[in-house]
Parts: sequence; structure tokens; C-alpha cells
Amino acid sequence: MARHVSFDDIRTRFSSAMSDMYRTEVPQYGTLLKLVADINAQTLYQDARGDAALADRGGSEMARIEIERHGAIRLGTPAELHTMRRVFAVMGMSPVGYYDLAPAGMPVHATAFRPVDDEALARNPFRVFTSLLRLELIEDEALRERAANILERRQIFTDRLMTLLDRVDSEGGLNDEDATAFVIEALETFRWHSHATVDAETYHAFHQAHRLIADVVCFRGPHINHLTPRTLDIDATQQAMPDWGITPKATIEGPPRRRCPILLRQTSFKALEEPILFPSENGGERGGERGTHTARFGEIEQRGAALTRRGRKRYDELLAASREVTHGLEGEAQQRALREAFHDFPDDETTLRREGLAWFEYQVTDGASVTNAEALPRERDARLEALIEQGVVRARPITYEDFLPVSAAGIFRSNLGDNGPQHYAATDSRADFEAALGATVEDEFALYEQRSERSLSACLAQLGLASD
Ligand code: OOG
Ligand code: NI
Repeated sequence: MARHVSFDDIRTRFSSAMSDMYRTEVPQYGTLLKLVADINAQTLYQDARGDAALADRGGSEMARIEIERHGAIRLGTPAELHTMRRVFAVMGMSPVGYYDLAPAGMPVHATAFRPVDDEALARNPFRVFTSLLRLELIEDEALRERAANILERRQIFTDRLMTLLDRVDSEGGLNDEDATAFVIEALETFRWHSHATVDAETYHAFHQAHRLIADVVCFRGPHINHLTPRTLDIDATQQAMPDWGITPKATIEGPPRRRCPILLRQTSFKALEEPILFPSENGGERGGERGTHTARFGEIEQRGAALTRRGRKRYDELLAASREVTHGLEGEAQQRALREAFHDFPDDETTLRREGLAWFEYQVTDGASVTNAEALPRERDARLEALIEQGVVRARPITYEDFLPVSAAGIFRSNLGDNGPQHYAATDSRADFEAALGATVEDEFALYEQRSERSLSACLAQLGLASD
């Protein structure tokens, strides 16, 4: 039997094919890639000369940056989400985290499909923020039923893709030829369709109810709506964007600029107004009314350290409190106020570690060994600190691999435009989401904790120290 292609390889083939497709579909994305590559090269160069925080992140972290992307799609039905989970599983991606966007006025909830183990993340951390439309939040009953009927009838996956998914289930993987076919077929689901599947009147009715509903319901599939490269300096990239003919949104989402970056900072450029065609009277694709649709945009992100539950709570509180001082501000003024609001959040790695605010992973320093094990403290945390102080063990922040609900809402909003504030009751729908998914979503905090623990145990074992 022919050998199976690894899921990691399929993910890399797919993300690269998707990047090529999106570059053709949205040329500004190609410009953004060049700009980010430029800034990253400059940042690395300056870093190599000056403070070595980045180089310190380790070779594997640097190697992945060039190919690192995240994207987003919005699905219409539980069945679509269920199959999408199977599709991503073939790329070694699992659902991590639950994001409820209803409190932010978006009738969707979401998860992030991404690789979870260290090696897979180092190879290619490709992630897709995947939302599911919550039809039950549409108030107008007739409209709700119309949407449900339309979604019921569409098939966003090709027959060949479904066959290949079954093959993975029965044979445990795909050979080279099937893996190639898989990438081609899966890509079809993410492709842009300029033909709407509903007439202009229906489109406008959904659009009126919520722009997201029109975007999800009126097309043949869940077109990829952005692909995001990772920059090493989001402020410099944001600043350079206008020179490259790209207009960024006014404010960067997430924490302020810091010496020790935490979590995730993001900014996007506005969605394009793209021509679409509505079907003609007889239902054909030709000769119908013309319209426009805005859905697809560009985004950049900068990633920092993953925070512990405690750190995250502090972040969420500070961010909420910062609203009072950042309200109504944009650009540099907003960032200055945000920095001020985050003043008391420790900004050096040692304090972040000692206060249990961020996750770290550990490595034995090249050639180091323990000379006097008896003299080391017995208590685990104290022992670790002693080893770090002696220079035997090095601690490095673990990169945040996930998303932030408040930031995501800001990204949604900036690209959908506000047609009046919308409010949806905060109902806990995680169980519904997981039922649709056919799996529970993984807990991001547990994943970071395990990674930290694994690295520590490996260090202690390597040094011949008990890991109790
Ligand atoms: C997803 C928006 C969220 C992010 O990076 O937080 C997102 C969408 O617009 O579908 O991509
Ligand atoms: Ni995004």
C-alpha cells in the first residue's frame, strides 16, 4: 500500500494553495505579504544588532513566520461545521476555544481550527477562525425560515472531497495522489463566487437584517474572507501601509505595544466592494441584475506570549477599564491611552513568569549541568527559579496561538461596517456549537499548560533531577 502523506504536509500544501488562490482573487493581499516580509526582514536585522528578544525566540519560531497565516470563514449550518471539522482534521487541525460573538452584535459563534502539538505548530501553525451563523438570532420568522431553506439546499463540499474524507476514515490517511486531489477539492469550498444564489430582493432583505447573514446565506460557499500574515512589528507595518496603497483601519486591536509582547495585536484593511451578479428571472447565471458585496479584506497580526488564566483575567479587566480613556480616540492617541491603561501590567519576562501571568517553556542551556543537586530547593517552583538563576535552564515565553473575542468583534465590525448597533442576548450556546461540531472544543489554557509542563519535565529529566 502506498504511504500516507502526513497531515502536517497536507496542511502546508493546502495553506500554500489557498494563499496563491487568495493572492489571485485579492491582489492587495499579495502587496500586504510583500510589505510584511519587508518589515520582518528589517525587524530581524535590527534585532540581531540590538536587543535580542526576537532571535531569542528560537530558530523554529523564526522559521515558521514566513509561511504563518490565519484565515476566516463563516458557515451556515451545523452539518457544514461538522464536515468542516473532518476536512480540517485531515490537515492536522483541531477545534480550539469557543468564541461567542453575540454579545458584540454578531449572530455567530466560532472556534479556531489549528494544530495543537509542538512539532506541528513549529512546522506550520495555519489556523482558520471558523464561525457558524446562529439563525435562531434572526428575529423575523419568515426571514429565518427563508435562510434555513436556502442553506438546507446548498452543498459546499464537492462529491470527490466527501469520498476522500470517507477514505481517510477507512484507511487512516491519503496517499500522495489523493492528498493532491484533497487539496484541490477542499480549495473549492473556500473559493469566491461572484454569482449570488438568491435574487437582489432576497439579498437585500438578509443584508438589512444583518450584513453577516447576507454574506453567509447568499453564496454557494463560505469564501475565505481574509488571510493574515504575521508581522514582527505591527506598528511599523500599520504605518507603512498607506505608502503601499493600503488603507488600514484606524486602531490596532488587542494589547498596546510593549517590550514583552503579549497575546495578539491585529489590524485590517477595509473590505473590498466587489461586483456580484444576481440570477436572472429564469434562475440562470447570465443576464441577472448587478450588485456589489463587501466581505473580503486583509489583516495583519503580531503575536506575543500566551497568558495564563490569571494573566488573561488581568488583561480582560484592563482592556474593559481602558474603554473609558480610549473611547472616541483613534490611531496614536488611542494607543497612548491604552499604554497608560496597561501601565501596571508587568512588562518583563521574569515578572510575568514569577507572578504566573504568562506561560513559559523551558530548555536546558547548551552544555549546562547541575553541579550540586543537593543544594537545590526541593519545592518545584523554587527549584526551577534557582536553575534559571544559575543559567542552567532558560525560560522562553510560549507564543499565543489563538484569537481574542473582543478583537475578533472589532475585526468583524470594521469590515462589515455598522448598520446600527445590534444586540443579541448573551445565551450560552457552547453546547449547541459542540453538538454541531460533533466534538468538544479544546481548552486553550490546558494546551499551554501541558506544553509548559512537558518542557519542564524534559528539562529535569535531562538534568537527572526528579520531577516531583
Ligand atoms: C472573522 C473575524 C475574526 C480575527 O482575526 O480575529 C478574525 C471574520 O470576519 O469572519 O479573523
Ligand atoms: Ni483574522
